Amino acid sequence: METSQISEKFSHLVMNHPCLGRAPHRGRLHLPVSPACNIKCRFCTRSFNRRENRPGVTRSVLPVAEAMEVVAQAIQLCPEISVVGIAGPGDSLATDHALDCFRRLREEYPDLIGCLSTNGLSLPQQARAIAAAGVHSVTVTVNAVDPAIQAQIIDWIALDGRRLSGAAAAAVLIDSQLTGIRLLSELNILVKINCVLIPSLNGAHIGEIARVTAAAGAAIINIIPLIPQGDFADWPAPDCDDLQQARSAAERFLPVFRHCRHCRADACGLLGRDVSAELYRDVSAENTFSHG
Ligand code: CLF
Ligand code: SF4
Repeated sequence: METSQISEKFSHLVMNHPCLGRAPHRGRLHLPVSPACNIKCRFCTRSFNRRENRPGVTRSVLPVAEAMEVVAQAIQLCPEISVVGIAGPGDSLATDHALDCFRRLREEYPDLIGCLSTNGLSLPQQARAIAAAGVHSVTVTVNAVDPAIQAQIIDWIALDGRRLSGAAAAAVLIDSQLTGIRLLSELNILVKINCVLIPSLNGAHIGEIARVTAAAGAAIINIIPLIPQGDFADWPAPDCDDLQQARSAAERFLPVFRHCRHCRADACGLLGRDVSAELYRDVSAENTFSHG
């Protein structure tokens, strides 16, 4: 399926959101306000630095009170910004910070698109609050819809004060994700699926992920090649053939986004032209501190 097949009701988003495949001239700002996570993915390594270009990395965690000032500065630096996203560095729903930010954004910048990224565990409880906060698009990371596969990708989930692991945790996570996708799509929120491609675990399962999430209401999917790190540091990254096969399998059921830059949690700018170093004044910081 082509990105042109995303439902007409989302046409305003499609024409203005750089992660839906049709608006490369528009930019996004990520506000790194969400440090905690409620699950443990085995490939995840969160980090604070300004070098690495990957999810889970940020210069620092931004206090919610400073977020609107950063939005103002980012728009000045990059007037093409049309989307404000919150993508960690942990999970955007594990703390209240992201929804607090989106409520302020709706008040102060009603023309900007609010975009939230999550592992989906809390979606059944929070879908209505997400809609009420003015979020327009939600990315749910779904790496398997089979608990036997998901159980090999996560270590544990934290739910209602308890820690679950193994197939029981995997089944709860998948059920929460699919219920959440259904609720969000009923609330007219565009749902994008991110899927980390780990060839030996879910390489033959990508079509099924796309089929099941499309049936739940997802509008588009993005396949992200595994960055070998954490428990998977010694695993091979997918090659071009792996990625092409996965995209072809997914494309039978959902449009595929092909321009992902695996953004940092504090990214800013066009997908191909990041200006976060200017936004956070990395150059002057380097001039000031000689010991780093
Ligand atoms: Fe950010 Fe993600 Fe929203 Fe885009 S990124 S929260 S949907 S505004 Fe985009 Fe970056 Fe790929 Fe994400 S290029 S990692 S898909
Ligand atoms: Fe890391 Fe995101 Fe997984 Fe949490 S949901 S463990 S932040 S990759």
